[in-house]
Amino acid sequence: PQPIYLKDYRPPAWLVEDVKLTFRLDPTATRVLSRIRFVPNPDAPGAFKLDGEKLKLISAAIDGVPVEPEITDTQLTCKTPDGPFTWEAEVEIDPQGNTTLEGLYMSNGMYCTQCEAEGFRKITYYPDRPDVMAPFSVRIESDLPVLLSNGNPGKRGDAFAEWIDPWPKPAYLFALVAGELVAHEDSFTTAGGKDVDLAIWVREADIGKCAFGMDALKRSMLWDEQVYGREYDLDVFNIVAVDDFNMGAMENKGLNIFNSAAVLASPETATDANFERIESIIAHEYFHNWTGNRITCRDWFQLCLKEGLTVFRDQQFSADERSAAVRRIDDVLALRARQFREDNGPLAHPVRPQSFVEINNFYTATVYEKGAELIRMLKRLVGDNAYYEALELYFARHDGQACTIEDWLAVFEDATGRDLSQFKRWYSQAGTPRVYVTEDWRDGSYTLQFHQETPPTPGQDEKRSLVIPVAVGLLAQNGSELRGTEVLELTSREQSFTFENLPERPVPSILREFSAPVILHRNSDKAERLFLLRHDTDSFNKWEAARGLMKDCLTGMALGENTADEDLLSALADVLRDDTLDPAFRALVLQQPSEDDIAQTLFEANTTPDPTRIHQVSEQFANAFAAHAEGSLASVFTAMKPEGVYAPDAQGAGRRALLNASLTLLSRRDGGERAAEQYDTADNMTLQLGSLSALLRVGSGISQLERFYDQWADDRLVLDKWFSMQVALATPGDAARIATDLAEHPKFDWKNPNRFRAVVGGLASNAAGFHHASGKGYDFVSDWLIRLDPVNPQTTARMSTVFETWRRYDADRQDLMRAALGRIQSSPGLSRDTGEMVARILE
Ligand code: HT7
Ligand code: ZN
Repeated sequence: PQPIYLKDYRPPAWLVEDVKLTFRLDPTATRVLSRIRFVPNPDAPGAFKLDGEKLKLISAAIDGVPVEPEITDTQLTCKTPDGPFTWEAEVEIDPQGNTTLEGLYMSNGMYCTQCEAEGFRKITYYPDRPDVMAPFSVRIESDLPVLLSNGNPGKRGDAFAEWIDPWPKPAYLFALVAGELVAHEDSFTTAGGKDVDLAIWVREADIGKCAFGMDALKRSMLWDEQVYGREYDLDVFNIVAVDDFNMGAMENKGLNIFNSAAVLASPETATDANFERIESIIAHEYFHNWTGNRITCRDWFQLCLKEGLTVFRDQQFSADERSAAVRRIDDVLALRARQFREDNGPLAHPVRPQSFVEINNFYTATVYEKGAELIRMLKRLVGDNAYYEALELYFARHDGQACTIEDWLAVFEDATGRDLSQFKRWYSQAGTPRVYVTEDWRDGSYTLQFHQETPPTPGQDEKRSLVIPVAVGLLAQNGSELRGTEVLELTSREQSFTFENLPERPVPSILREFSAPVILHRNSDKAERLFLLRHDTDSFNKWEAARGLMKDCLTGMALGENTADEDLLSALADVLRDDTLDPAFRALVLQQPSEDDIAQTLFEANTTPDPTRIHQVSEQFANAFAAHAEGSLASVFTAMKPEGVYAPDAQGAGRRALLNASLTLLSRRDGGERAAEQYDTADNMTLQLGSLSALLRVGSGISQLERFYDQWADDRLVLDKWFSMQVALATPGDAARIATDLAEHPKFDWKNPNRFRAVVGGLASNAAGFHHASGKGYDFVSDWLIRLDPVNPQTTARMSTVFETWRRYDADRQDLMRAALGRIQSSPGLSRDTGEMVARILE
């Protein structure tokens, strides 16, 4: 398949004024009738072409006169009048046979749709591109009790329902749901006085799991009014939970569709982490109503325009609703684990890619998370007031339009007078910049010298300098602040900044709040890091100091150069005991760097990482800390015991995070005695899962695992946890075998993406198990990817990224991974999605 290039963008030749759709639902032979008013685009005259895939054309007519269009696998062409006309077509589709979960498909007897990015073309013939926006009216004919689509409800009768969406939208935001569903209902009155009916639609068994999602929705609606001045614009807002879904959720206008794992939660079945994720996804999809729906993307290369901005907005929301410091650390952990990993390997691409074969492969950490970091930097560079002024201008200027990154940056230039041409490079240049810092101290002047460099990435050998905001504070030797946080703007390869008139040599705290998505290199010694861990007033850098110390220690241990450092263990124990600190923050400080992180760090230092050795030293370090801090761990464990009724708020969640972290370490000392006790008394999933995983980590928990299964065999979402934790926490030698056994389990419904990810993704997340020298981990994953690809190419392609780091490893492992990728590549009929990914990984 040929790549599509950004430079080849052409405006649509035909625009759509109005769309009317009728669906006669049937599991294997749904009829879709369309009536579409087309007008020629005076700015871009051209031939009439519609996208369409897997459609059976029954009839077509132009202005009421039957026509016989030419049809290929992907397109329809037809002779048309020169001026406006009405297109009518009837097509037949097979929702039940559609296992790709894209277009109209069935999940547990329920009809649902997923149209982003290019799924609408599997529903009817249409110009399926985001710059064609139109109002839609929909009529659904079916005996099913609940019939939903976008917009406001219209007529409802015996076996039919009509929906009218007045807001022009691209086809990717179309949605339809039909099924036996019940609603958790509520309402919201906007600042402007509009009453909005809210509903979360679920299967009857799940009705008790909607309250938290509804509350998160109402808080999101209020937050967007208060912070961005954005009000909701329809009479209803519906959310539907679907079991079979490729991603987290979808922001269809007025009818968000959610993976049930991203919306359903009760204290008994969901962990604190689940609650937090649900809150942020609900907010994210809701915020898309303005950043994505009212203002959409001109073409799919501009995906970061809506995704980067909406991720940034959901991060702001969570920071406001919970602890900003903790949320920032969590976001950076995720950025480094996913986006830095992507940027450092064969799949590196710019936040705005220049070309793609399959757009579904570009819903990446780079577009989303790095895209959000660019907005965060922009806000820091222009300042908060200017940022919100620019956003006001963006909404005023571009409401109802399909826009580009150029439009976005022009708004900032116009609002602030600032030239953003250099900043724009962040959108086109792939790779994580490295920033090297050295310093000089002379007669009261302290100078920081910076050098920036971005390594080559596929197709981009030469890199240019970027604008990098580096937030810096200076501390005195006694720990007080000599200079509060100041933002230094790096613009050239080499740059120095001098702080004058200082009474003493300062200790610098650089890249506070992680002010730019870069890798900072500074030859700081252990003493300086211990000092920052103790004294830094910036929580992010305080945490970062501990992280740096642990990484140094663990990489040294992996290389056989040192053992677990006593000073570090003591410093960590001090944090553990420091009850002036937020328990959630303390839990984050105690969290060891992942084995994948250590492997990448070693690789960057020109050493070949040995996953088995990394696993061993990670275990050794945890054992050493558990021995060193046993008494403190026991006291903290007791102090963090739950008080009162469970609530999924930040404070309670922070206490439980520290409780579980202490328990996991203590289990290395007491053989799991406390964990077994906690398991027996747990009345919520956070404590139940925390104790079960602590037991599994010390090679115990067999009977609890059985009891867990018996208790939750009928709850899909909890059972996913049962599947994944066994594989993810298995010893390296057992992981592939356990995954293989679980894949034989009658409840391993591999066509369900959540279940597939639990087992296959669970194994890939077990670094030492996946990379076991036998190659069994690679075989297991590649066999399953080959099997899934014809059924669900999108999920297969996403999961193939588990192989993206193959070049880091030794020759034997490289051979094994190359062979596994080769087998995938040569499997007959491989999808375009997976084909593109594997080719890029191997390149
Ligand atoms: N805008 C959506 C991205 C998306 C998606 C969601 C579900 C299934 C398939 C999908 N393809 C693309 C989700 C979001 O970013 O909010
Ligand atoms: Zn999104």
